[in-house]
Amino acid sequence: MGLELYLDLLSQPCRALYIFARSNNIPFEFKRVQLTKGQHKTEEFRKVNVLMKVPALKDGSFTLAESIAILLYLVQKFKTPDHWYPADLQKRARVDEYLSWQHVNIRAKGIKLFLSKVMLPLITGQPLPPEKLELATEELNVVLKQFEEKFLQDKPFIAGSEVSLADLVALVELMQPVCAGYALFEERPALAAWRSRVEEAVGKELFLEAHQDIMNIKNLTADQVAPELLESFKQHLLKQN
Ligand SMILES: N[C@@H](CCC(=O)N[C@@H](CS)C(=O)NCC(=O)O)C(=O)O
Repeated sequence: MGLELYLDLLSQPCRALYIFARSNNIPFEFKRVQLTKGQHKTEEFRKVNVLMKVPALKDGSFTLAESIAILLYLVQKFKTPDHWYPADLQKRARVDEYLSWQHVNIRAKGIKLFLSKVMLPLITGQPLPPEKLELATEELNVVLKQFEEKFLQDKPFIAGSEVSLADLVALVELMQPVCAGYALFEERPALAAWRSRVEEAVGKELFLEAHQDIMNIKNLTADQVAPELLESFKQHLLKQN
């Protein structure tokens, strides 16, 4: 049995994996798990990932959760070009540094703004109060500034002159609030130029293809979303606001 990736391209870590695997010609079977239909809550999927989250990998009888662990598994199994996860000690450390930092920073704040702008109005039927939206935007702005000053600086990419896993993971995360309507690249020319370089490095067409679903997210209506998923978003948002 070949490699299977369980993905929903609405999810940013899934897009990172999809783009990485496709741009490196890694052979895999795309197993679509539609979150909005609650397909991650089935017993069948539970056998692949007991955490019931996407992405997940199955390679023969071996299963793996967590996008970063899966990316690193693919890097090693398929011996992808060095620049993705450089062998050079300090360049690799730069990639690790970003991958460690991002979970509770870019990822957490980006998803908060996305849920606030897209999911909360879907649940309540009303837009989020402006002050809450402003707070979520400000929190994201703080980590964007840190990203620019600490991680990107004036380099073409996070690890230096070549694209790495860190850039791909960062960009797919930033596309989540962008697709929710926050044009964060508009007033950030350095980030916008980096975005172009990353898209170019992975292939602009592939990047666009992977983002088709999320770019249409604004058309999603509550009746298209499984009630238990709406409920889980609601709990998540209540905790955060
Ligand atoms: N830390 C995990 C996060 C996985 C995750 O939160 N996946 C979300 C989609 S982005 C999910 O499956 N959510 C469904 C749920 O929580 O019920 C990773 O990077 O893979």
